[in-house]
Amino acid sequence: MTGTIVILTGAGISAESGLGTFRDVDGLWTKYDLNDVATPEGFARNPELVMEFYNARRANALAATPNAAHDALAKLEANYSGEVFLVTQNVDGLHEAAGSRNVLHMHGALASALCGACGHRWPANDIMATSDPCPRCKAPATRPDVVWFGEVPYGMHVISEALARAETFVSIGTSGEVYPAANFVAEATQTGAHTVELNLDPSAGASRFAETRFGPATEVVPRWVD
Ligand code: BJW
Repeated sequence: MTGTIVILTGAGISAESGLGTFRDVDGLWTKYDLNDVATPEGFARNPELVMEFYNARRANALAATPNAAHDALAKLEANYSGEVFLVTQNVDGLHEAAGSRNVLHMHGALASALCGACGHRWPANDIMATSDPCPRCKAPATRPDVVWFGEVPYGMHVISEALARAETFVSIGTSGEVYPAANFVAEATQTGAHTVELNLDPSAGASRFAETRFGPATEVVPRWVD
């Protein structure tokens, strides 16, 4: 095989690295109201709460290590003779830590800060406060560089182009509840790609995949790669 493989990952791939998912039984959205911590309106209402939420998640992500599923995808990219394009909804850096290089963070990254005034981005691995001045425009308008509900995900044009040339589309550890990622399977199907879902349980869109394999990511992903 030499064609393009587009891989979409979600929180489930990092679950066995100890990072919580959003919508599972003990997921983040059972402890926090997403309207408070994952919308621009929530940030405007209570920036301290939102910063606290992301500072804690950044510390957890920095302490986490990649698991066998992240490792298998890095190995696939290193050994495959065609293109492997990894689109992740995850804001942790575990794909890069495992060695994946061709990674697009469509929902942003915990290790990056964004200036709400001028749009400048900069690496930020420490605790962040809204009052931190932007290195470029000096405005005290720092926010996490993540994509909240109502905002446009990063790299949509690049992702659509990749889906259009994909021979294989694989979705891993995502519930299929959040758009536009939930629609990638339809886009890939339309252009003739073979579509595969690897997940613990069937996602909301499981019936739209040509092939499905269910189980923990650390088992099903290495098995699919081999
Ligand atoms: C395991 C496992 C193990 C567990 N092994 N698996 C109708 C149509 C289209 C759009 C909309 C619509 N209605 C509303 C919208 C808009 C909205 C939306 O989708 N709302 C839905 C709730 C309905 N979407 C947006 O606002 C997006 N923007 C947008 O649409 O802009 C318009 C536009 C788009 C394109 C072009 C032009 C304009 C933005 C969405 C932003 C989402 N942001 C978050 C927060 C990011 C920062 C952060 O991390 O805090 O992204 S919310 C959260 O959900 C996070 C995730 O990336 C995202 C997806 O979650 P994920 O990864 O799927 O996790 P879970 O918990 O849901 O699922 C885990 C899965 O893993 C489960 O299936 C488990 O079974 C599995 N699992 N353990 C394998 N060990």
